[in-house]
Amino acid sequence: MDLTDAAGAAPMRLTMKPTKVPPGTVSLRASNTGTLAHEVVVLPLAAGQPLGKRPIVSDSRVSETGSVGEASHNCGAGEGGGIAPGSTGWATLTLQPGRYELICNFPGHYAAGMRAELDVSR
Ligand SMILES: [Cu+2]
Repeated sequence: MDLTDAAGAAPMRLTMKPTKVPPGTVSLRASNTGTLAHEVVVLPLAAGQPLGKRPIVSDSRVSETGSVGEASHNCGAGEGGGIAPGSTGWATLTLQPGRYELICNFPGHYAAGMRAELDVSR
């Protein structure tokens, strides 16, 4: 997956390939091709819950309650302080079938568009 931003007014984006994977062990690799630090947090989506509508709770971030994992370690696995520009972070997760929203939860980044849906199904 690719984490991007651009200096100026262009929106921040989180894109991934593929967007559907089978349940079980899933390895994700997040490359930051932007100019700011980013991260990827994996949050379940309830049935019918739309993408991008999580409430901003504090500090311009959304709640990470229910998170099933994250890639936020600069050039490493799992949780850390963020993935630096030009670097990569990764994580190996066990995902049950369902829909997930992968987001960057740095202040303001979710609202700026850093989210994407991952479907986990056979
Ligand atoms: Cu970000």
